[in-house]
Amino acid sequence: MMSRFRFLTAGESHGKGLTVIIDGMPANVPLTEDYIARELGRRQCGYGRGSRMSIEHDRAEILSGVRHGLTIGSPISLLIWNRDWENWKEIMSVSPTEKEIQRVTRPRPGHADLAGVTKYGLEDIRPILERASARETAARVAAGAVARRFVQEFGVEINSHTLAVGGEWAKPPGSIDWQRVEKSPVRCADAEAEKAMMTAIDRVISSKDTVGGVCEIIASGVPMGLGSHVQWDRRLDGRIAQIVMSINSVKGLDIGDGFRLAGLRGSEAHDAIETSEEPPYPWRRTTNHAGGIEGGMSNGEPIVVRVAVKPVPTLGSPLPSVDLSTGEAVQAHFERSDICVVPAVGVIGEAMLAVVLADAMMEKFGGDNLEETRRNYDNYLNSIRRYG
Ligand code: EPS
Repeated sequence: MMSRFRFLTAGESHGKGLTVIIDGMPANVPLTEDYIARELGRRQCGYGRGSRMSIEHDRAEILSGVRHGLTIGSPISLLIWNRDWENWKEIMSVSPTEKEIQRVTRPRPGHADLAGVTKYGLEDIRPILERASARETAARVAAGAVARRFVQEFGVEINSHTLAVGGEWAKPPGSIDWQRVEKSPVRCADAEAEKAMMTAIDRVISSKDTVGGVCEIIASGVPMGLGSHVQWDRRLDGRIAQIVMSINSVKGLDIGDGFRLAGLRGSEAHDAIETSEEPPYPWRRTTNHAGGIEGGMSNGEPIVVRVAVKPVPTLGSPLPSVDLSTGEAVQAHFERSDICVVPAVGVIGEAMLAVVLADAMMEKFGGDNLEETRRNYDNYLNSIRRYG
């Protein structure tokens, strides 16, 4: 399926910087560097990030596609400089270098190292770990900020919160205080669980280990009818799963009640329909087990995506590995890394969900400028009133 809104990233973790090209934004959408910077800042927060985060203060320069604070319909290109480049100029030099550069030859279990170095036929793992690094997610969040700015024009709001870190679970929240989540060092709505999560992180810091967890991403205000049941690659849940599963360290995903639905009866698992006086639809659901998607289409309820994040694979006390240059049994490579990235994955997940929703909205409503998209959107919502 040809995407209506798409992006590509480039850049290595310790290279000069990251770049993004974003294609498919209609003209006249308000967009500023400050707006993107806010999202980049949210990604960098979180208890358990490594010391790299005190070096980087990410900001994306807009190089094209925006004029006088409005998109102009052409591809938007962004550049995020890596401040840490100063310390890696020799190791990551673009030009050939005379200096002897130490190779990385001890693959880390859980990382891209072994399959990557073999597949690309290299003698040094460095090029693999540089691109596999979650540093790339800064570029994704910048792309997601552009998508978010667009869907926001249609009342779509996207948030995330942490449900678990290192086996410590938050109480299932009734309604979520998003301001509290934004202030929480682990992006958790439950104050008691927040403490337990931070203690879990402290514990693994002292044992030179890492932790994973679970976060939840929620998009509200999504219009009914995005995606389609008619073809596999147009199904919205499939599209969300692909992009969210592509986030570094993500190993599992639920939409709505996901795996828990498997153990329920049909009468318990589905969301009854009742009439409603509240706009924009003449119906509403009594529950949201489906997580806002039925038949591969949004159903007007909040879209709920839950994500399992594995523990960071770079360990202070490394697992057994094999040195690729000697064949000897060794400990895996270690270099500076994070202890816990669960809160950051929530923010990255929001960005990726924004991209899917922007794409699906452009697919459904089209338009070369925001006004045209809005006309089509308004006409569609008006057309639904005939059912009420
Ligand atoms: C990462 C290792 C760390 C993280 C990095 C992801 O970087 P460094 O190797 O420079 O210490 O901080 O994440 C970022 C730089 C970022 O901006 O998120 C890894 O190996 O995946």
